[in-house]
Order: sequence, then structure tokens, then C-alpha cells
Amino acid sequence: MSKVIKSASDSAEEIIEWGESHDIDTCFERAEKLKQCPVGETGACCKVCHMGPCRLIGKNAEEEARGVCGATLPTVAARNMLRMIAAGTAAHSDHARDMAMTLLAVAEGEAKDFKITDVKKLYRVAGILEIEFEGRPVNDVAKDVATMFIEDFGRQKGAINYCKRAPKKTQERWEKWDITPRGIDREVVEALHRTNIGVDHEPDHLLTHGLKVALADGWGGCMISTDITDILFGTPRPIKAEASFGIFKEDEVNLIVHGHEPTLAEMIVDVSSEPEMVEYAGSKGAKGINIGGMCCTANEILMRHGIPTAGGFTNQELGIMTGLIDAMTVDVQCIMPAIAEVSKKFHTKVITTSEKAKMPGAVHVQYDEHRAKETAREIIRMACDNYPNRTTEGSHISQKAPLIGGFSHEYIEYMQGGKWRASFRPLNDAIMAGRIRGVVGLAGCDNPRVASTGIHKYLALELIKNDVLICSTGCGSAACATASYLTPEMALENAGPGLREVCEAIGIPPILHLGACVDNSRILTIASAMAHEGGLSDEIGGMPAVGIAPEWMSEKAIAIGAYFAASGVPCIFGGESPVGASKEVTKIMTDVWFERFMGALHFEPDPEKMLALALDYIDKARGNLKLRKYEPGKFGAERVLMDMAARREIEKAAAAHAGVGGINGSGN
Ligand code: SF4
Ligand code: MSK
Repeated sequence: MSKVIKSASDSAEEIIEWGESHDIDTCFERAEKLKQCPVGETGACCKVCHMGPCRLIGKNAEEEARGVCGATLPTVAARNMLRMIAAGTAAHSDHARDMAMTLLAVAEGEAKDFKITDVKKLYRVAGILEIEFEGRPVNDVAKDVATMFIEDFGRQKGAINYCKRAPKKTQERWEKWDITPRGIDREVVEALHRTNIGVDHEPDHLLTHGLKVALADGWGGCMISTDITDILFGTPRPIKAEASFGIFKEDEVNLIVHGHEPTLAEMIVDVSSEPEMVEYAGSKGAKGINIGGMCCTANEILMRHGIPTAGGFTNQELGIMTGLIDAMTVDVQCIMPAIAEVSKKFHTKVITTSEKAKMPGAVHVQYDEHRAKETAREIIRMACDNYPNRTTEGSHISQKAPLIGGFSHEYIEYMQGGKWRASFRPLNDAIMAGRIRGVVGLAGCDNPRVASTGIHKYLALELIKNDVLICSTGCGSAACATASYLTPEMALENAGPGLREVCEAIGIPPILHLGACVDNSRILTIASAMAHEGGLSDEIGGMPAVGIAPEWMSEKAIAIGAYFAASGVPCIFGGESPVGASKEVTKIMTDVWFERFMGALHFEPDPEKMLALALDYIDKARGNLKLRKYEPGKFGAERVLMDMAARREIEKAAAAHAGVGGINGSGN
């Protein structure tokens, strides 16, 4: 029998094999043993009341199956989808709420370990929120910004603040179909109410509310989180880093930060270089302190400090199995409880830090923003104390991959014209001319039910060969990073001729790492900027752009797919559809949503079909916009892109102007 490949990453596969030979279970073996329930997998199971669970199966289930209460299969599937969107939205948005509360605490002088790092970004956000900022103390402006964002959670009427950032036509569609979100909490609560036994039973009505909740996530939770993180810790700009298990050091204390929240991780990075901390590590026999990341906390600190990442979701147990991690802190989301179990076989200390998330088998050190640095130092000391317990046990792996990350939407704007001419014009022109065929957001998790990271890798390569520019986020970025795909050389070696030319002219890789999963909001901002720039679609819908989450597993990914669909971006998700049992629900999420919003949510397990569908959407959008037909290597006339030399000239001129800061952040 041929061997089943569990991960498309050689180093991950090596650790999995080492684990198998040492009787250590991981998500890969558990996924193999634990087959998915075929009823639940396709959305045909309802358990919202205790007359059930009801399984709506059998011949003609779509028309004939009924739960005890009489609910039909489309109702049950639509309810299941709405609950997934609500849960995903709640996760992102609760994270955003914490960021807003931190910003408020900083502004009020209560969180003294933090500061406003990017004042230009603060002013830019204040401008969007129509908050006066000229001549006012920075903390007063920050307080008003934080307060306005906090109001977005509990607002009962009107629209969340950032809806106005979308192109007018996109907003009009939302108004027409009544999906403009009011308050984030309100939409999530209403979703839970509607899906309670005996409330909303019409599939289309349920799913329409799903889009409203999702917009509260995209233009609320995710966008608020991205912007506040930039304000507090700096707006990312291109930065070098490394990825994969080779980032762990044999002779240093390895402390890994895992989860999603950037606040404590930022403090850990900050204090890890304090002489007192380094000395402490030395007193335990280590040559230094090595901070690494995992999942999206990794993406946050990689984007701003170049801290290396050990990879995405499926790498968490494997990281511990290297035997080299002295401590792993976890905050919230995408943390497998299995890490506490696997850590028992090694010396690794798993430390939970969020008041919302504890785990049997882990040590809890409560993060408190009022004593953030002290908490960070305490954790570093714990990691150092554990260093002498390291044994030779483990699959010590040394491969690592170089990468460039840090592509905020502000930097992408800047790189197309420098400080004074920053715009999206060159990108739009390159698309119009056919040099770039279209843009794909490659996002979402990696998944042990497929050869993990393999579909990301396949699609990334095929898309850039087809002159498609990729914006990656979350574990999609981690998958590309560990495969050495996030380098400019990728363009030379693998991109189609048009995309290669653009990448060489601007000096960017063909896959732009935009950040964590909440930073999918950056893609919404980019799409809005492209619409405002002109020459393509005047709304987000109709752009030659597609979202793909080929290995998704989290409800957060579903919320993201739904907010892209509502904003006008067709999305393709891998695996079987979680509501595939109902033809009616499937049709609403594809055909009906496309007709109303020019976005859609497809599920397609076959990677080749995913690719074909994405390219088909892109080419049809090009056709509808009457752009020249995409033909590899044949381009039309377009504006000359700004090359590096020209940009340096502009920067020299910029330097002559006193009082204007660097590019770090705010664009214009
Ligand atoms: Fe069954 Fe209806 Fe209860 Fe769902 S709500 S579990 S379909 S009885
Ligand atoms: S961490 S949501 S596995 S992308 Fe953001 Fe990765 Fe998916 Fe979690």
C-alpha cells in the first residue's frame, strides 16, 4: 500500500513520521482515525433543541425530510451556516473589542507599557471617523477613536463606522438588501435568536442575515482590529524573516507565542532583549532568548518585527515534538488542546494567558494590560527556568525558509508611487493591460484532512504562473512561507511573464504576505482603493478578484468568506460544503448572492477545479469590464510602473521636507 502523505511540508512530514515511530499521536493520525460524520459534515444535522438532534437524510431529503418540529433540510442547513458565520464573527470581533479597550486604556494612561506607535495611522483613522485631530493631544484623539470603535459593538441603530469606507455602489447594494450591519454584538445576538428553535425558517432570510453578520465582522471586527494594532504597534512595511521548525535554536531559550492576539506577544518581544532577561537566560546556560511565533500571533509580530514563524495551525503539536520549545504561550483561537497532552512527553511548558481561555494540563499566567511587561518578563523567566530541563528527546529539525512579509495596504499603495504619488493606479493599469490577470486573496487555515499546506502550495504556484497576483493572510501565508514561496525570487522562477515584469519593476514578491486572519480586512481596503482609483469596476463587485481558502477548518474562515461574498468577491473554499446537503442553500450562496452582490461562496474539494473556477471568475470579470483579453506574454499599453531608482529620487526629495515622517504607516 502506498504511503499516505500527511503534510506537503518535508520537515512537517519528517516530524510526523518521527512521532509515529515514537507512538505520539497528532491531529494527522486523529483525522485519519476519526472519520467525519456524513450527516453533520454536509449540514443535515440539527441540534438546536432537545427534541433532536434531528438528522435530515434519506431519498428526497431536500423536499421530504423533516425534524421533529417540522424544520426542512434547507432551513436546518441555512441555520447551521448562519451559526458558523456568527461564531466566526464573534471570535474576530471579541479580539477587536480587546484591542479597542487596550487603545482606550493607553489613551487614558492606564496601560503604561503601551504607546501610540503610529501617530500618522491614528490621524488617518481619526480622519475616516471624522474626529478632529489637528492640534489636539495624541491621547485625546486616541481616546475618541477607541470610544467610537467601542460604540460599534453595542450600536442598536444606524451603521457601523467603517461601512463608509466601501465604495458607494457597494454600500448601495448593502442598503438595497438590508445587510448594512448596525452593531457587531447586535448582529451576532440576532443570529443566535433567529436560529433558536421556532424563529426564522426561511433559508434565504436566514442567509441574508448571515451576510449582515459577516459584514459586521469584515468592516467591523477585523478592520477595527487591524487598524488599532497598526496604531499601537506600527503599520507593517516589508521585512525579512524566516519560517519553519529550523527557527528553533539548540543553544538558546525557545519561547513560542501562539494564537491570535498581538498585545502580550509584543511585550514579550520587547522585553526579551532587556539585559536583565538575557542575563537570566545565561544563568540557566542558554546563549540567548529566541522568540518565535505560531499561527496568527506569529503573523502579527512577523509583520512588524521580523520575528520568525514556526508555521500555521497544523504545526503546533509538531513544534513541541522537535523537543526544542521551552515554553509555548497561547492566547485565543486555533489552539489545539492536544498541545498540553503532547507537551507531557517533552519538557515544553504550555502557558495559557487569556482570561477567556484555559486548558487542562497547562499553566495559567493571566495577562493583564496594566502590568503587561511584568507578565511578559514572568513568562520569559518561566521559559528560561525550563531550559535546563531540555533533553535530547525530539525530532530536531533544522530546515527553515527565508521570506519577506509586512505588506500592509498602506505600503502597497506607497510602493506604487512613493510618498507623494502613492496610489493604486499602476496596479489597476497592470490589470487593465493584462500584465496582471487578476488578484487572489489566498487565505485560511491548513488542515490535517488533506496533505496539509499542499493545496495552498499548489494553488499559489499555479496562480502566479497564470499572472495572478496573490495577497496571502493567516495560515495561507504560513503555508507559503514554510514552502519558501514568499521571496522575490519566486517571481523570477515561477511567475508568468506579465506578473514577473511587474514584480521586478516594483521590487515585490508575487505573493504578498498581508498579515494575520483579521488582516483580511486589508484586502477589503485594497479592493476599495482599486475601485476608487478607476479603470476597473467602480465597486468591489465585478473586479477580477477571487478569495480562496483551500484548507479552511475554522468558523472564522466561513465568516471571512461570507464578508467577501457580501462585499462582492467570489470565494472558493476547499473540502466538502458544510451545507452541501441542501441544493437550495447551495444555490443561494452561489447564484443568488452573485446576482445580488457579485460575490459567492463555493465549496470545491478538487484543487484543479478550484483553480479553474478562480481563473474563470477572473476572466469573466475581465470580459465584463471590457479589459483586453488575457493572453500570457501579450500586454497592451500602460503607464510605466515606478521602478526602484525613480522611487529613490522621490524619497530624496521627500527627505528635504521637514516634519513628514517615514513611510511607516499612513500613506496619505
Ligand atoms: Fe429537530 Fe427542530 Fe429541534 Fe432542530 S429545532 S433539533 S429540527 S426538533
Ligand atoms: S490561525 S483561523 S487556522 S488561518 Fe489565524 Fe490559521 Fe485559520 Fe486559525
